[in-house]
Amino acid sequence: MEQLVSSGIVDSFFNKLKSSLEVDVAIVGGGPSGLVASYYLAKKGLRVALYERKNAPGGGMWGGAMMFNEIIVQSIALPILEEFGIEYTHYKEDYYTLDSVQATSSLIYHASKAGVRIFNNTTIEDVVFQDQKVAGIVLNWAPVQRERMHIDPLVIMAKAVIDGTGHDCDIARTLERKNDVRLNTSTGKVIGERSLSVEEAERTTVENTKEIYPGLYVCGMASNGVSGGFRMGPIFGGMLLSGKKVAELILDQTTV
Ligand code: 48F
Repeated sequence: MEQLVSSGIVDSFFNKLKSSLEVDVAIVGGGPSGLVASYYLAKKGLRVALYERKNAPGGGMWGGAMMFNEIIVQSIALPILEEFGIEYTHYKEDYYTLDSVQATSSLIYHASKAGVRIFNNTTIEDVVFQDQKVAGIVLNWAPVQRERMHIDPLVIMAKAVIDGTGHDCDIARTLERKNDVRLNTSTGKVIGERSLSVEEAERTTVENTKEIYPGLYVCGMASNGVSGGFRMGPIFGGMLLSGKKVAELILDQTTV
């Protein structure tokens, strides 16, 4: 019995990992924007894997604002909430409140049910850079990186990579730091996030969602970080819309 339990887990995990060594889209970061992107891509039949450094995907959505576990969404993003079966209550004007725990768990559940392979406790420490294009990601266990253990990673090849790492814009920064590249931003570099300005930030989160280098897309707060947009606090319409937009951009590419 003991051996059966262990071998079941090992066999099943390695099947999942092995069938994900080459994917259509690799998404780094399981925040709201990455989760929404993964869902829309998988729903269209693409092979999608999502990598999250923490034990629980969900990023900055679980905790609401200052641990008050409610978030705000504008009416323009309500169709996405409905697609994910998330309940909302009208507050005032254009703004709706929702329970951040229900919202986050629904995004994760529906992404997984749509066929996204979610790998938690993993960190993406680099990209595969071939022929002036991002062609995959370099994968390790999060504790390996945290403990600064000198252990080589595995490689996952992907036709498109999404940087959904939030405020850090970790993947864009790594690409820029290690390679002599010019990104699709006004300076050609990662510009860095600006201070808080809600309306402006909500708009630019979606505007700045784009392919920033051949093979590398950004969504969510990473989009604003890369292009020098503002932060916005606990309002999430822009994050959800950004996730949907990056999925649509990739689906429009003929190569995927
Ligand atoms: O920050 P995060 O929630 O990303 P997002 O989708 O949403 C931003 C909002 O939560 C909030 C906001 C809206 O008001 O400003 O901050 O842009 O989630 C990013 C996830 O990426 C993981 C990190 O643990 C988090 O869960 N992550 C970051 N770097 C890596 C990573 C990495 N190198 N490898 C794997 N996961």
